[in-house]
Amino acid sequence: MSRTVITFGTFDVFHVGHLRVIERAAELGDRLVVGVSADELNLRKKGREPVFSQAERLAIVAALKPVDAVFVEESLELKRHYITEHAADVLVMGDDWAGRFDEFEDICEVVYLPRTPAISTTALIEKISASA
Ligand code: C2G
Repeated sequence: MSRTVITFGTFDVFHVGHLRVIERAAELGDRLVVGVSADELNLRKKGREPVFSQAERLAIVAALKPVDAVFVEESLELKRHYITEHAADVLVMGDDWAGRFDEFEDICEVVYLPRTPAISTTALIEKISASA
């Protein structure tokens, strides 16, 4: 039986922390599906648009070797629907989300992976702005 893993993220200003979580997620199964958050969702959630557009972020994530399929995550409230729709056996998130998705343990395994230390999109934007 093939095992499908699903993960979600914005993946804005794509960096090695994003790559590592995707690589480790892929190792937990045979097929990796990634939900990339919509621009509109980011605007609602973080109060700003991502640096890279939804189409650009989707294209970057879709091109990664460990990724088998991508889709747009339109709402945080649709997780159960996305897990079912993609027949995911495992939901993987970084541990900044630890405990937040335990409610889905009735339909799949839920795994939180340690974040890669010392790198974030916010820190990168600040670093780039400071050196401009
Ligand atoms: N990540 C990581 N190490 C970092 C930075 C990020 O492991 N140094 C992981 C996060 O834990 C997450 C993934 O990379 O699992 C994507 O991170 P973000 O783009 O910040 O995603 P976020 O905005 O938290 O969106 O439905 C959930 C949301 O779509 C998640």
